[in-house]
Amino acid sequence: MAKRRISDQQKRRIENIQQKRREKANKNTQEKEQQLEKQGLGAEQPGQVITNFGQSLIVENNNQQLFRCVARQNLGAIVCGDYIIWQQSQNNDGVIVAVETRKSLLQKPGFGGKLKPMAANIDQIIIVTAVQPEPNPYLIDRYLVAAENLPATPIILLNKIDLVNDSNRQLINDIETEYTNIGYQVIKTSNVIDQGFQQLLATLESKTSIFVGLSGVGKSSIINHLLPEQDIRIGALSEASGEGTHTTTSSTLYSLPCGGKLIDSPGVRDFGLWDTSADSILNGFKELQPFMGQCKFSNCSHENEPDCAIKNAFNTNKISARRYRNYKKMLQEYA
Ligand SMILES: Nc1nc2c(ncn2[C@@H]2O[C@H](COP(=O)(O)OP(=O)(O)OP(=O)(O)O)[C@@H](O)[C@H]2O)c(=O)[nH]1
Ligand SMILES: [Mg+2]
Ligand SMILES: [Zn+2]
Repeated sequence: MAKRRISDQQKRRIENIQQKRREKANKNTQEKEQQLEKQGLGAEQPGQVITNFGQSLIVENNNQQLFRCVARQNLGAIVCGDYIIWQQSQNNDGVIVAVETRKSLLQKPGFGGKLKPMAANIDQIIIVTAVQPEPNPYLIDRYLVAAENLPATPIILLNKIDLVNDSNRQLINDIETEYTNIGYQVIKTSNVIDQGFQQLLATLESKTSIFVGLSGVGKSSIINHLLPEQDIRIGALSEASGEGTHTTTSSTLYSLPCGGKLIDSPGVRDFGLWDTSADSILNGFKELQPFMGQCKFSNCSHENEPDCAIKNAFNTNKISARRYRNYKKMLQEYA
């Protein structure tokens, strides 16, 4: 797809419109908060943010009850997964008054390269791919770098395996073998033939995980399968593009009966890295870890220096040609 270029003037205009919208939203939130304060607020209590709709947020208390809340000004961005302190108002509304320190914050590059916070306190990033739309190993590798550096444990999920046929079997098997060999867990699922869910559930137990991946790979369908009583809208795969329609619009946290928590996130068209150094890209290639710091020169750029441990790793097949190519490509593109 050709990149859409916009002029500086257009950028400024869009930024101005956004600024006005933000000011209006802030004013509305402030008014709502003052209204709630006037009605009187209950004691401060802990909770977790389930989803952020922009002007309001859904908060879950310790008894799994949900409350619609507004956030007090100047708390900064509050995202799905955040642990917060809030106060209940007379009805079932509330006000968020503080955000707990985060263990981690997953962000993605948004409009104009600005980082957008997505979810907080993540233990595992589940990279969801599918037989259709076809998996893109370079995208998987970029997600792996992001996960390794967060840090969170990455897991690769191959969905829609009911669609495996003679023309794609090789690709799917290669992906499974390659990532398993590196040491990543690869889970294969299908909502159609009901496969892989026991393994998935075991992996999700007592952890906070997030589903990330392209639109239409089946993230929401899997959550719907695990929690059939939850109402998750699932879009029909559009015939024309082979891509799913964007159904999920904000990240949402679901509590599983096994004690795990799972966040559904909106699908992406692409996923770029940000603020990335050559070192963090290297850090994202698990099979190269044993060779880090082993080069002859401590400031080795792993390009043309003699006795470079990273190049040696490649020459002795410690990393696959495809992964090495992606490592080089990422350095060029993002470092
Ligand atoms: N054949 C097959 N189709 C599936 C499977 N899982 C999901 N689908 C279909 O894939 C399409 C997209 O599913 P969604 O669950 O909306 O995908 P998503 O990843 O949540 O998409 P976004 O919310 O846009 O990110 C729907 O038409 C589903 O019916 C599967 O295991 N097999
Ligand atoms: Mg979805
Ligand atoms: Zn080197």
